[in-house]
Amino acid sequence: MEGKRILLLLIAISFVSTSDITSSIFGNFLEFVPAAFGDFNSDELTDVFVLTKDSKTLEILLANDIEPILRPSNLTCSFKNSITSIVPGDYDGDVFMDVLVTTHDPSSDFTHVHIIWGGIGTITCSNETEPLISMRGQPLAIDYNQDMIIDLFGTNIEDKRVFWVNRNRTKPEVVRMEKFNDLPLVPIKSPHSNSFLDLNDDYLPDLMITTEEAFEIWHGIPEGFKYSKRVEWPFGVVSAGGHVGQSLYLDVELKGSLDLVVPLCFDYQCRNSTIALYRDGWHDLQINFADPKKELWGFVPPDKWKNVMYTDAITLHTGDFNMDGYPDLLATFQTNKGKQTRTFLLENVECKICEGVNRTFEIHWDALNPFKNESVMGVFYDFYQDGILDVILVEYDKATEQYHTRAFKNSLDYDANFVKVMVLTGLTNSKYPISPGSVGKKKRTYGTNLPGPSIAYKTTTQEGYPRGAIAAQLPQSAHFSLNLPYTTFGLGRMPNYIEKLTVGVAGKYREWQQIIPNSQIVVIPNPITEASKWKVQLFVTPSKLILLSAAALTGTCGLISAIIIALYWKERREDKIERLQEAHRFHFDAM
Ligand SMILES: [Ca+2]
Ligand SMILES: [Ca+2]
Ligand SMILES: [Ca+2]
Ligand SMILES: [Ca+2]
Repeated sequence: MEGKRILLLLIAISFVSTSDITSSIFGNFLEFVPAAFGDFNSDELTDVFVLTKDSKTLEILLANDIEPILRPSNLTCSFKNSITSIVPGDYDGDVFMDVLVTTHDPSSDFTHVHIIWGGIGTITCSNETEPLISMRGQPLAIDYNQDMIIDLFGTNIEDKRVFWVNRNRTKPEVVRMEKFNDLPLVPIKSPHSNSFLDLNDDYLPDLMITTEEAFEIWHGIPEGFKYSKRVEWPFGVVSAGGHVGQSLYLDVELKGSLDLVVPLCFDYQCRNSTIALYRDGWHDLQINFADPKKELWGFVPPDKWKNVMYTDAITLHTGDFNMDGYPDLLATFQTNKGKQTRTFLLENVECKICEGVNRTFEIHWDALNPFKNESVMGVFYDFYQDGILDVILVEYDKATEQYHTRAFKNSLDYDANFVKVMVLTGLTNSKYPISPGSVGKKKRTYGTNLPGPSIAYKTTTQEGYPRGAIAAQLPQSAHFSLNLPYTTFGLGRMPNYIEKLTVGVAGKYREWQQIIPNSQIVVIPNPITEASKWKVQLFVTPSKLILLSAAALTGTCGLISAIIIALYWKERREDKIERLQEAHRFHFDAM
């Protein structure tokens, strides 16, 4: 049986190289759209939180290590209003992952925030008529007071900026954001790309707020945030009638610092689009939007479609697709005539014409083949938990107004190394100690998605140059930002040790030396104030496919060895017979 499967796998590897693995990943269940990621049942596999049934039902697709990889579960909750965002996290500090759901109430135009409380593999659907919070726009998940219980930031129904600090399941404590120099706080942009991440290297996460006028940076202090500076919209595009999309913070040049990266349209129709980077001023990354047939593309204007998911904001999703270390992007474009909409891969490459920046993004028009249908969103996700980021694509059929989710397998054509780091909330629950899991490994019951940690590494390349990068974990949570709860750094072909890995959480940090490449590291910052006691779990979870490949390789080696041994014995036997015949001949000759 196993032999048959190995043989089939060998045949599959040698003859089929399709990148469409939709049925292997999702089976027959395709009528959903992804909304968030997180390990709901603490089995080290990242589950996908999806919306079904006209965006009114939340469902958790649990990840497996055998196909189909993502399977529907009975973990579902339905709402009457449409769900606008999902943010998994621990909102009561009992270590179990809860699910924040925001719904939009069309009668009041408010957002209602509901929290579905999680237990051991279970959820308790909330009562839709009693939301935890009503607010304007969508909240950003942060940890305001460094207690690992997830808090929220946003605009309340009186149009004031507030923090909602969660403790247990009671109503959160509301803390108003202090004004700076008595200047009025301008309204937050909607949709916003507010971010919670450390920008000044003190390991306390800061707040970047996208307002209706500019970007505001507020530095994290032990209790709250202190205004730092304001960055104007790039190139005056908004006053000229263009659009500023959702921002990202990326270490674009592997300098060990995060740059603000923003997709832009110079005009209302996005016929002239680009990506801008902020570092001591704005830089145009000079993206070439002409495809090989010289057809021009651009971003999808935010108000092109009403009620088509993912298109209300120009959003980039990041991940290192080719594992060279430089963060790449996924973005959705339309042709200038607006006839086609499709998601593409943008590779981070050297830029010779960009002023003040050494890197840009190059559109790879065919990288996501065979997917050529209309798609509205693409996001990175590691299906086989092997460190290589694959892609989830959402296709949209205009005629039927249906969404179909697809799985694209990233088949890297060379052996690239990586390091994957996940920082968890370091909370423990004495009622639920570490419980034994399957296959002899300890199953953790503590730790869920934590926004704000910074993760950095340093190493030396094979040529002897220093090399490092930094990334923020889960800096955004609203408007389908779809951040993964972990960070994968590609290391290219470098087989060296990672000399130093630095993880900063809530103003503290810890370094680990000499990390083996291709390790998957889970950092548990507990107790939060004593970084020296933070635990790290170093493991490699070989996927079924890797195991099967290993089995196939062992099988092949075994077969070859058997053939060699058989041939050797045959040879030896023939030699022996020959020697006997020789002896006989000699005998006869002698006579
Ligand atoms: Ca919880
Ligand atoms: Ca908190
Ligand atoms: Ca900071
Ligand atoms: Ca890359």
